[in-house]
Amino acid sequence: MNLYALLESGFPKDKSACAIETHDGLYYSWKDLEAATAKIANLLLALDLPEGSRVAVQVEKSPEALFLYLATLKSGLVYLPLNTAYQAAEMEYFVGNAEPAVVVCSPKNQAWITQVAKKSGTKHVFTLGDDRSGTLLEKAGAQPSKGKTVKRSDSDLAAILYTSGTTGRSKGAMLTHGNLGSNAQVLQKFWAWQKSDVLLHALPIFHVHGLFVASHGALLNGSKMIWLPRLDTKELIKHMPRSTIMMGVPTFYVRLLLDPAFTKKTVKTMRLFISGSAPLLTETFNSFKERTGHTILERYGMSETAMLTSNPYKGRRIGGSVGLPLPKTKVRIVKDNGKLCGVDEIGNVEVKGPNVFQGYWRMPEKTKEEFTKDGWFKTGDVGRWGGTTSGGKVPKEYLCIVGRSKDLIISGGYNVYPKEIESFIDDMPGVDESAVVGIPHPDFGEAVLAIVVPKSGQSLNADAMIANLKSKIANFKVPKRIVIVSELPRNAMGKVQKNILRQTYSA
Ligand code: MCA
Ligand code: AMP
Repeated sequence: MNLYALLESGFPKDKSACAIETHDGLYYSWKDLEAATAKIANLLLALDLPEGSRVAVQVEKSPEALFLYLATLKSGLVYLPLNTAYQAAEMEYFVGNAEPAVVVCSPKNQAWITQVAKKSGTKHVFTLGDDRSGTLLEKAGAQPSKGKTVKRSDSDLAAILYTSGTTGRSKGAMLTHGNLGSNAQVLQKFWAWQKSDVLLHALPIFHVHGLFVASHGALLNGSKMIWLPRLDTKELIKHMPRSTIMMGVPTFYVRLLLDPAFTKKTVKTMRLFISGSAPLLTETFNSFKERTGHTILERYGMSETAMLTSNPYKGRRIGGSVGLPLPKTKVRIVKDNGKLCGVDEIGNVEVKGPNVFQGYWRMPEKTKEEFTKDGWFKTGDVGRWGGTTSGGKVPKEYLCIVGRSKDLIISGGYNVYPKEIESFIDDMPGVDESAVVGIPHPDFGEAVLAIVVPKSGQSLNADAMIANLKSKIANFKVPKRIVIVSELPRNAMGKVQKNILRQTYSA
């Protein structure tokens, strides 16, 4: 079933009700949402694109950006969201790799993105600003406000989400209408969405968390969203007394707790706080409970799989655990020798289910590597059933993520692959070699740190290197600090000992 049709089945009967209210006081009814979606879908359909064509989108968050996503689903095309922080080199890779038929960008980026799009043979470039400006809405304005939803089956591709690669370049995770639809339905029940719910939405909409988990939840349930362009704790505190659900990365909760204006009174209408995308510190979990009386519900997922496990809505929510496998999703923990782990034994987390993606875009070999012979997807996360967290004993059905076998840093909910940053640093003049590690950070959970060795007889300027990186890669990937050293610690095999670097610089 086309995912748009599934979501639409949850829209309320009263189309004049508010679907989205923005931070600056705009109201979009369900009728507005449906009409705008149909107009954009009709524009896309009028382009007469071959089945499976990609629509790549790098635009600021706005209700219209959400309508563009819904319109892409409705017209049966494949949505490819891109982080607004990506710069020219990154965009060139994504657009070159995905070869989208349509690119939609912010009006301010039109000139350079048009160049990037042309290089990959993209014929249609539209612009969309967060103030309803741009050619997309101008052109869609002339289209009818009703139209058919193109038939799609569960196995048809709905979206491609690029996730950074551990060794090479980013991989596009191919998600189908069925993958996303089944996950949305499972979460609607598991988190007990209610008709009266209002979702406070402050996440970016170019990742699974903000676009799928949060938006799908509200759409499928016919619930209003209060739509904030980004995390701003003052705005969250202002709108929370009219909301019932909020989803955020751990930084949301850390920042709310830092604001003395965030009190029990702020949360009086709230039913559920959900955290994910990165580990929530037990300290944050406990402080939040103490301040508000609410127990944060932590869940765990990936771009390749959407949501996998969650603490229960009713029942015990445990700090330091990501909860129980969701209905229909199977989770197992295996040792390096392939044997299943017992309770409290640490091993690799592998998963199966209708939510698991179809493979990496145009990377059959990589896809094969990431699945076991019997069809389990290797998450790259390391976990255990049960055991003990700082919050106490964990029942054996609950999963705890204790680390990652993949060399990955998660900073404020964004993934950064050290290899990618190291290759940019190693290309700089005067650099002999570098190592990039994640170290604990009070706001972002982990921060990117680079340790760099200059070429013999050369000197390096860390500030100039950071400025150089800021001009080339997305700002969240840029190391918060660069330390210059004369050599990197290595083991007997000559491998850089990142654990020693992490220990040395963590403080
Ligand atoms: C911004 N900066 C960051 C980050 N964000 N640095 C490291 N990590 C970050 N995440 C930098 C900027 O480059 C800038 O640096 C400075 O911090 C302030 O930028 P600003 O834009 O003001 O930051 P912010 O608006 O306060 O954003 C922080 C944030 C944001 C709210 C934590 O990063 C965010 O919304 N993260 C959510 C990501 C997310 O949705 N992930 C879900 C992925 P300078 O001053 O030097 O320029 S989906 C997923 O992971 C799976 C499926 C799952 O389970 O959900
Ligand atoms: P992404 O590739 O951006 O989808 O990031 C997925 C990764 O985020 C997972 O493989 C985990 O390493 C991490 N992750 C997501 N949610 C949690 C969580 N609640 N606790 C710990 N790690 C998480």
